[in-house]
Amino acid sequence: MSADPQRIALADADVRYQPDWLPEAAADVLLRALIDEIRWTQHHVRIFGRELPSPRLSAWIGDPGASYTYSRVRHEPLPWTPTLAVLRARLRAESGIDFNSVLANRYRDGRDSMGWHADDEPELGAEPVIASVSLGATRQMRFRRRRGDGSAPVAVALEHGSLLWMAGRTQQFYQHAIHKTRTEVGERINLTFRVLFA
Ligand SMILES: O=C(O)CCC(=O)C(=O)O
Repeated sequence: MSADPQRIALADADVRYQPDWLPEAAADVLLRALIDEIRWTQHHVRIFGRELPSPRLSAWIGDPGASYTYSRVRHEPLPWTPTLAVLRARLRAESGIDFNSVLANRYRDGRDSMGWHADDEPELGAEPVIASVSLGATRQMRFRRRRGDGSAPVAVALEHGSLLWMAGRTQQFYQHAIHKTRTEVGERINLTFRVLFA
């Protein structure tokens, strides 16, 4: 049984971190299974009218109809894989939340990254609850206030088998990012389970 989540000190936000949500051996198995099961694609992002390849591999997975627009591109959901379905069922059993979709991101090495953004698309509702499962190499997730108050970003190291909850007004007040790193790091998968409203 994993310990209670630790609350991350971010004013006006609700971010909780559970480092040992999965035992290491189980996390190892899930990482290998998800690398094989998911249909990984290099999506494109639209920046200043140009389409650029995103610096990671991704997949949008969900219930039928759970289409999602992010980085100004609409994505139709791929079906749940067996491993993702098991993780969704565990999250439902523990939180009571019926996640209907998940964004899977695969960082092949330290050159892969995710830029500053908030998960604040209208279809996620005003105060989305997002459950973020990390597998593989530890990477730092940084949080910064959207309307800068001069405070330094806060970094949370997301470890193999960990679970991070973002809830309440986190997306209204903060952006988050995974920066590139020059440190030698292996592969990492992150899964952000979401509830998409029609
Ligand atoms: O890889 C991560 O931990 C972050 C993923 C993320 O920011 C997102 O899916 O919105």
